[in-house]
Amino acid sequence: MERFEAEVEGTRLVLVQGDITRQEVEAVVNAANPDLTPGGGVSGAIHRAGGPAVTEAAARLRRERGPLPTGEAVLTPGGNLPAKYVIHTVGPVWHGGTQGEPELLAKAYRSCLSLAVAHGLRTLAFPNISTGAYGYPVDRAAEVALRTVRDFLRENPGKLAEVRFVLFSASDFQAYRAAWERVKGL
Ligand code: AR6
Repeated sequence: MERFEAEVEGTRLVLVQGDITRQEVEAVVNAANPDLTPGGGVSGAIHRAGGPAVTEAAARLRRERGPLPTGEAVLTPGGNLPAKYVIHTVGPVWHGGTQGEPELLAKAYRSCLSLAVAHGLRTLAFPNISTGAYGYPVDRAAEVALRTVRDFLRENPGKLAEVRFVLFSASDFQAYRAAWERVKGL
């Protein structure tokens, strides 16, 4: 399995090919839908592996707070996952790039990072938000994700020990690897 590591202001930035439900980090991020129901893709996998503790906590939040707006994030326990918590965020549906998709995707990453820091969590793993059912082109999503995380780490040095991107396919891993080369020096 492919792996790449860089360092940004004292935080490890890791790219790895793999399954987000297997990651031993304090929190994994879920590419959720606004109703916080299991659905398919990463979300289905996280709810399946985490079990009822995840699905019931998500359902309770939905009842109490209504649908989660695109770009926002909430936290639940991780249930049976190796991760102690799941941070659920809703990425934008791709409509061609003219409906504020890059800003909304960046906001989703920022919301997750801020929530992790607010809870004192030090290690966080992201999936490739919005690039499956929501149709966001992978190269563009990778650039937004990496730029947003790099900017957050520069603004919050030392707050996080590791931010990991878990890419399901080898081609997504390569897209992130290439995007990091474009983004890192900017
Ligand atoms: N680990 C890591 N990555 C995965 C895994 C996994 N176990 N499974 C899939 N991926 P998607 P979205 C990759 O569709 O586009 C759900 O139904 C997948 O290959 O999960 O934000 C929700 O309920 C792709 O690269 O998320 C929403 O309705 C990436 O994860 C909707 O899908 C994201 O694909 C959200 O769509």
